[in-house]
Amino acid sequence: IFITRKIPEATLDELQKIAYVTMWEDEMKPVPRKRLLKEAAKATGLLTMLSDKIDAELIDQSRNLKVVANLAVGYDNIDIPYAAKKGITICNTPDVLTDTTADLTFALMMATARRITEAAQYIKEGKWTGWSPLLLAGTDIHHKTLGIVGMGRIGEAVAKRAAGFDMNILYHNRSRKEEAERKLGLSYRSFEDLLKTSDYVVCLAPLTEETKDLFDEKSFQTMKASALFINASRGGVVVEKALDRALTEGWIKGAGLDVFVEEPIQPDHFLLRHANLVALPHIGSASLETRIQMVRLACKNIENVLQGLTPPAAVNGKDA
Ligand code: 8YV
Repeated sequence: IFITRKIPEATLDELQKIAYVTMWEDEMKPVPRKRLLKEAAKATGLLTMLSDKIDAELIDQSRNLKVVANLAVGYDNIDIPYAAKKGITICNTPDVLTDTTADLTFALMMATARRITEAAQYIKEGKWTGWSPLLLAGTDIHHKTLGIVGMGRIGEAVAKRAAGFDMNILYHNRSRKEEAERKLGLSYRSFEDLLKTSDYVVCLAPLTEETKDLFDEKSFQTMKASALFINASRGGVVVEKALDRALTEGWIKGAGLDVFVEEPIQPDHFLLRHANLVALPHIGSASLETRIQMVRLACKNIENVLQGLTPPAAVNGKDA
């Protein structure tokens, strides 16, 4: 088994009982493509990160490969149809990260609305020298309209949190989620209607052919000038230059992003110059508890496939 990033040894005990495990030795930097191809060519299983491209080239060179366990709920880094054709089981880490990612999404929404990062910076820079009624005044969250694009597990968990803030909750999704509508009081809207009427537009949709570049100039122009846009799914759902224009020209009021088209971004990235943009380094599922559970689930996925058992989270043929 090859693990494509340095992760704590302690979480690998069960996997090490049944397999010879090697690991890329860097904690921060992705394994170079050449090394990944070399290791994959020898491996029965891979434990991969979003930054590893598992494509036809890699699959064709990896004759012994039976299982790829992604350390993420998303798997847009993997050519799923090709892997299925070659009999490779692809697995992800759903459920264990749902609440943690929903917490972060809500935190990002609140930080953007109430200008938390700006305010924290303000005090650290010694700018707090007095008081004015509008000093760092933000936007309310309670009783506002939230539009969630992508009503999967994390979408539902965000809706649950929003209900506690007395928000009016709209959603748009490929398919209607009637049970969630009943349980959480959600209203289904077309994408355009949702954009037109929401005070907060939160994207939690996976990156697919359909969602790529979904938030373009037209989308941002359709949103209210007072609206805030939050993205905690994948950078690729947004045309970043369009968001840049939307913030520059005041088509929307602000944005909070946990994800970017190319990660990591550099401090000179054009979006970072906007004071009304809160940027986070893709930390949606990054709590210690959840990261340990993700690694354990990824290992269990591999263990089961190697032992001829059904893995707890295979994605082949299923939605994210
Ligand atoms: C990643 C994520 O797992 O689960 C996903 O799809 O985007 C994150 O939780 C994390 O960045 C590690 O790859």
